[in-house]
Amino acid sequence: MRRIRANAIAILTVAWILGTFYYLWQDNKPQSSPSSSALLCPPQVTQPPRAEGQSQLLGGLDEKAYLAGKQLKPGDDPYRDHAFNLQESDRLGSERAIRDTRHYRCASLNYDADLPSTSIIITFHNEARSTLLRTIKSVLMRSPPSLIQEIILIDDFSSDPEDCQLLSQIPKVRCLRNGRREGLIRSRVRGANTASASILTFLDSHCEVNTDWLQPMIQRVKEDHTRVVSPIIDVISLDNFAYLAASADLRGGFDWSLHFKWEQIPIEQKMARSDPTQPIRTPVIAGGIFVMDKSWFNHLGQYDTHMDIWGGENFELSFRVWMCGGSLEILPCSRVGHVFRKRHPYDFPEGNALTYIKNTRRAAEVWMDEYKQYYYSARPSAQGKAFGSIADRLTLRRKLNCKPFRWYMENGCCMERWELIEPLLRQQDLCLAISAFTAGSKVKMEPCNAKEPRQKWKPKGTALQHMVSGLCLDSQTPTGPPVITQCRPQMASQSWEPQIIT
Ligand code: UD2
Ligand code: MN
Repeated sequence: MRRIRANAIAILTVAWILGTFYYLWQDNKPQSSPSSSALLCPPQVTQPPRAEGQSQLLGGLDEKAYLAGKQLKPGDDPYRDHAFNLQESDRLGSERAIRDTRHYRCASLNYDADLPSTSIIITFHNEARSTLLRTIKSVLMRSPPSLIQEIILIDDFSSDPEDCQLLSQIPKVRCLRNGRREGLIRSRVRGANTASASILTFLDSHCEVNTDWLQPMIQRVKEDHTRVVSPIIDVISLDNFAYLAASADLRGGFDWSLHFKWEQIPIEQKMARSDPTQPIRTPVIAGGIFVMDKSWFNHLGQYDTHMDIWGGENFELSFRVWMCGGSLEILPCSRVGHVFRKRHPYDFPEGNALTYIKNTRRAAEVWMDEYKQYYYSARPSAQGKAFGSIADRLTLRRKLNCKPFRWYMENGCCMERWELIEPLLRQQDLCLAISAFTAGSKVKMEPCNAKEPRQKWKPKGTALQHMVSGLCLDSQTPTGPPVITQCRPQMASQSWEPQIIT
């Protein structure tokens, strides 16, 4: 036992040293990227358009009047309505230069001359005029015009219909207004249904796209229409609107309560990446900014339109894409800035918590198979809450002949690793526990408690033995939930990845 641990520690130490060398090597390479050469030359900056181009860009829109039509009143809290500093956003105006945050090698990549065009879909509910206009203008400024078929705005029943209507004076911009609040999921579906291009591009209403953001994404989707691709999402500060480069070593992840988070690319994968411009496969996408082939979007069932307002649709889409034959990736050479907020600035008619539960329950019930029990363990309050009928989505899953969630877990480069910190087998705050002390009993997740006999495990070769019952963790059949059975450590179903011992 001690030997296994010592070996594991030795392996980890070697991996850590190699990782450190890799970092140093990366940093020492000659770079013209702005991040590492700021002292040597002025930072590379993405320029705003030439002055004479502006009037053409915005067509009939009187930009000054549009922005002046809604201004912060003296004494008002600049964070109140949008959960970001409106005063700073307004002060910036509708365009500005931002740093080109890509790796320097991205600039020398080539894309097909005949890339297909895309319909940009932006849904919003009471977005600030300055952020909304900056989003649209950045798209028009920093995309090859031939790639932009149209920009479809879906005004999700904002208080002032003019926020959207006036913008349709901009060439290529169309405005659709919902007759009632629908939420971002149904709004995006409405936008997708009217889109005329063969490729869909979704954006939030407070973004700024960066240099050459679109070509890498359209190229990947053109080559394989089952790919669903996202940019690296840079951070626009909600306080001062500074544009900050996000790490290029992250991918999407989640915990069992279906809470999205960014996670580091596993070290093995990171070291295998010799080319920093290559796509990063990701288990899930953040949800707001992605490019997808329109017929693939339709074939896979668009979105679950019984989800309301906000939340959960990113998991539902991500599980579905992987399990039904597609893939998800983040493209490091595409960068889009987004204002990340700490709270929702809008109301949820059914309440924030209930809406999130409804949406994530629908995702769990339709897609997670036996793994949904982990969701319920992590989010006990979800039990018994209404989530409507999922019959249509189950039919869709059957019709598309999608793989089981277990496949996704094992092949979709997925969840955080389990940690065996004896005697607990933990994943964040939840620990693996047996439900009864007899052979064949299922295991479940529950809050960790090192004194609880049902949670005590120890390694036995590559198997994991429950200390009190003496039985071993067994994955049984490929689809059934794990159970405990008589230890037979040489059996594949009882053999667990050695990394588990850390
Ligand atoms: C993230 C995603 C967001 C969505 C969400 C989960 C990014 C950058 N953002 O949250 O797109 O996937 O996770 O659901 O990945 N909106 C409406 N109607 C509503 C509510 C919101 O149109 O009832 C609009 C809103 O104006 C915005 C977009 O939907 O343009 C996303 O909302 P958010 O910015 O509040 O979500 P965010 O970025 O926290
Ligand atoms: Mn957003």
